[in-house]
Amino acid sequence: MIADYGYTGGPVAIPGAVPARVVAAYGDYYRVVCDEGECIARKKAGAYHNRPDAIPPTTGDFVALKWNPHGEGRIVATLPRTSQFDRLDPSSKRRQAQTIAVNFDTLFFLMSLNQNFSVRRLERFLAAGAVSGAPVVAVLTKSDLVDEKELADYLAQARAHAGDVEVVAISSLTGAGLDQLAPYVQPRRTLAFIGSSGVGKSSLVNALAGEELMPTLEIREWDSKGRHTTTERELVRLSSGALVIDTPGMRELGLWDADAGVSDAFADVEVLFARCRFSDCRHDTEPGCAVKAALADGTLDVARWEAYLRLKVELAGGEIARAASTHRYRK
Ligand SMILES: Nc1nc2c(ncn2[C@@H]2O[C@H](COP(=O)(O)OP(=O)(O)OP(=O)(O)O)[C@@H](O)[C@H]2O)c(=O)[nH]1
Ligand SMILES: [Mg+2]
Ligand SMILES: [Zn+2]
Repeated sequence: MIADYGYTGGPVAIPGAVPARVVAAYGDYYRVVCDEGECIARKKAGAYHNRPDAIPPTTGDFVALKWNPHGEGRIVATLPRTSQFDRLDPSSKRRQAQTIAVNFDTLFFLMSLNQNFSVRRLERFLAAGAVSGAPVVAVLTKSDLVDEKELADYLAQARAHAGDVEVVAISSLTGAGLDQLAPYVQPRRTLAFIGSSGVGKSSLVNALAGEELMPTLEIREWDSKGRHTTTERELVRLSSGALVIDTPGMRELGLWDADAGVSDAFADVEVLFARCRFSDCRHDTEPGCAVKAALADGTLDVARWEAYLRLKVELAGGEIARAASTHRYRK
């Protein structure tokens, strides 16, 4: 059964524990599945408390679970992740990264063919998705809302900004284009859906499932704004055996909807800034610069740093942008 949830490892090394997958997280409580069945579990305090290397589990995580046939299970370890998509939590002053999805085989970024369509949002997302550890597919949703000529035009625009990333157009309403997702919708493979509220993430889950697994809601058509129907991340198993992580839309949380939301898409870059010796480091000639160190040892990709700088130039034209225009970095 745990294999049906995408687990490919062997027995876990912790005595008395079995591999399990987190399908939903509600504060301190987790819904998990394992070979014994499904249960509610909590973290074993000693396994996580005061242990900075122990990463708290989130939806999609594989964990080591002490199954309790009579009640609540105990999560004793988070197993290593194969992929991860993060953003900065803009509500947090300390600019903490928030993990949106983990352990997916393919990351799908959904953008709908109404006012939600934006090549800049697409670019920012693809930049962030590029470091997730899994391939990304861009999905233009609600293709039924545009005519053939408009559709071709949107597709061309998106593809011109998507690089090597596959771009597909679909309609969950009519089923048009869904066959293009068939190669990904495979037993034991995990798909993660992300994008603004109202773009049709949950509708696509339902369309692929052939049943109403997830609630969906009308968007306000006059401004194309979603209503944040999905409020928790959830991993569901389709009857085809594919696994999908549905996530809440990110509009109010900033990210790609805010035009200044580069920080969200570049969490991995901006977390480095906190490690620079000087708090006002311009990542140029300053000693103790964490960005330059990361570029030097390859943990930060030069192309990604340059994409970040380009977006900064485009959006703000600030300090960092000037540094970029006068300085080239080498690995
Ligand atoms: N015309 C049309 N409408 C669609 C399509 N897919 C979804 N919708 C509608 O768009 C609205 C929002 O869909 P949801 O699936 O709830 O969107 P979501 O991305 O899950 O939104 P959040 O859960 O708020 O993040 C609903 O009214 C859907 O019926 C489509 O292919 N065509
Ligand atoms: Mg939803
Ligand atoms: Zn620096």
